Amino acid sequence: MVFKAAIAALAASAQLASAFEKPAAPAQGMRLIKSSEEDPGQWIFKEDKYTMVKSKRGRKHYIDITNIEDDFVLERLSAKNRVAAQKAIEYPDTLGHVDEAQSFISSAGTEGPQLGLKHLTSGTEAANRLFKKVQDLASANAAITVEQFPHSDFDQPSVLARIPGKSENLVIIGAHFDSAAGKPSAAAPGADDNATGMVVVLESFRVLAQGGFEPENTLEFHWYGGEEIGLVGSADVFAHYRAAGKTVLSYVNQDMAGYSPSGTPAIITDYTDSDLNAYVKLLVTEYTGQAPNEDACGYGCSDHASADANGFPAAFLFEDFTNQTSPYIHTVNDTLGTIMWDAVERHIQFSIGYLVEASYL
Ligand SMILES: *[C@@H]1O[C@H](CO)[C@@H](O)[C@H](O)[C@H]1NC(C)=O
Ligand SMILES: *[C@@H]1O[C@H](CO)[C@@H](O)[C@H](O)[C@H]1NC(C)=O
Ligand SMILES: CC(=O)N[C@H]1CO[C@H](CO)[C@@H](O)[C@@H]1O
Ligand SMILES: [Zn+2]
Repeated sequence: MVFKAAIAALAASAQLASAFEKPAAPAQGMRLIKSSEEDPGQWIFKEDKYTMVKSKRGRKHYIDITNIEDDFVLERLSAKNRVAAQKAIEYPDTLGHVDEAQSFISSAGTEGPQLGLKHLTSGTEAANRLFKKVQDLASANAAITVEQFPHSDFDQPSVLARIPGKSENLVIIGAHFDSAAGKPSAAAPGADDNATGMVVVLESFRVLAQGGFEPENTLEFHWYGGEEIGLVGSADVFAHYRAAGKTVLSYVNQDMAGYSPSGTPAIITDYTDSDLNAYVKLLVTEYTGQAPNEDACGYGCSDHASADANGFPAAFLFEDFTNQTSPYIHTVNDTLGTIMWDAVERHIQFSIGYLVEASYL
């Protein structure tokens, strides 16, 4: 383990020269969104956030910065080529816990996830059901804690589960559990976006909780509300982690894991950490049996961007090249029947491999 946080922090602050000033709000109750480094921010009505979630591939993403007050984060959101400010470790270039990880992977499957996807609900009810489900799984081990993390202007609290290790340093996996189809009231079955990511994290948690895994580093499993309306759930959580001075060794995002015509997932290379990406590539190759492709997904495309904005090393394993992803997302047709379960299985294998291996970092 090499501590080089101070050097990385210096390098990062050197890149961040200019302060970001938020424009004044034209009216009360509006939201400030930002869709690129150059974008000075645009105030919109809350309702319009939903119509901005385009129904097809190649949609424009944005980050809701209304509640972000931390200058460090606002400046990073306007800086090109930023690097993770907090780099507590160097990632290894070999894997040392394959047998142990494989024994957990052998007790994972897609039966639970398939059942889970049949019973999707929405809104606050979905958040409460997920919370209860995670609590049920956690009862296997009294050391595990599960909490709901409320958001001031979104009615789905995020759910955070933790398997404490000998060290408080955090190894995190996360997915969002909200869905969108153009209006707050629109039916959005959201099977691929995002229920698949949600069940990948849930199945990884089930296997490690029930299998009595005792990590060295602390493992956390996050399910965020509010991703589709500007990453508000993950922004709150990582702002809190930064303010609390937590050490995050790695964050890996799972958003859309069940539609992969090419049969090969892709590592997202933008707004992620290149050292962590190299480690993730090693993990994907070992635990899914195939080398991942690489692709970019743009500004604010998912919750890894919140970890990155707060200076934490982040990665994102996506289901396929972004140009081959589910054509159904953000519509009523994003349903169970379109899910490719072999893709979900690959993401589960990778996720368990990642959590076991990185628990020893
Ligand atoms: C999709 O994107 C990948 C990577 O950029 C590219 O190699 C591939 O040709 C593209 N496929 C299609 C069908 O456009
Ligand atoms: C959903 O699928 C049906 C049947 O293929 C199609 O007619 C409809 O236009 C689709 N709806 C959307 C919003 O994509
Ligand atoms: C996008 C998506 O799948 N949304 C679903 C995510 O999971 C929650 C919890 O089951 C559902 O309520 C959402 O519809
Ligand atoms: Zn999504």
